[in-house]
Amino acid sequence: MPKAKNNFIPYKAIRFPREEMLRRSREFYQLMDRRRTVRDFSDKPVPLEIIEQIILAASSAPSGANKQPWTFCVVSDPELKRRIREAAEKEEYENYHGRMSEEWLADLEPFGTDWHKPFLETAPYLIVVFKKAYDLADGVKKKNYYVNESVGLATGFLLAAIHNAGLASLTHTPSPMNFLQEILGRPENERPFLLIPVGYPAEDARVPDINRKELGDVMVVYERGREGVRE
Ligand code: IYR
Repeated sequence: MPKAKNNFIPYKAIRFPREEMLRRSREFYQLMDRRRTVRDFSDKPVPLEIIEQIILAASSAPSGANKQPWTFCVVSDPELKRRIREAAEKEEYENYHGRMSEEWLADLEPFGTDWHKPFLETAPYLIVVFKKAYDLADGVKKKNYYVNESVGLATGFLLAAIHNAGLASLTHTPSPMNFLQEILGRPENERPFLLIPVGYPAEDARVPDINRKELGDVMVVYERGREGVRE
């Protein structure tokens, strides 16, 4: 046995009968398919305990060499939220008034977005996801691997956990967003990755009438002798 495997522990697999696997897969899909990006938030408070569990779920994602190269900053301080909104709106104003191409603006039409970002103050929490370009252990740089992939995976887990808890989220990408590093006083090895307002949706929240692609548009099956054909 390779030396590194000496301290391995047994994997406790979760197993279900075939019928239950199918039922659980369907139910999980049905749950996930109800997730929508929401831009109208209620200001109703959310217990921090729930956010803690959500972040534990996010942080269970796989990562390159298990470096877990992420920090989730949970912001509820109204003054910090105000400063983040102010800085984000300043950049977004420039984006919507010249920095984004005509094609990009046209692609965003259906979503009704503009430079105003009131949700950055309304939502009870802003989760700011930082990626660690490298680790700093007592001032010594340690390498991280596949940082974007790792943090993308953790953020996917995060959005699923938020939805599973009955909360709404918005994956917001102010650009550029280095102001987050400054406002939140993050160390130099951390770079902002995504800004995610979290809370209850407003009672009258509305979302664009858009569709998800069909299975046949996103899945290609390669079985022996019948490449690309779906049952
Ligand atoms: N960052 C801008 C613009 C924007 C871009 C894409 I691509 C979106 O899917 C949504 C918005 C904003 O947050 O408004």
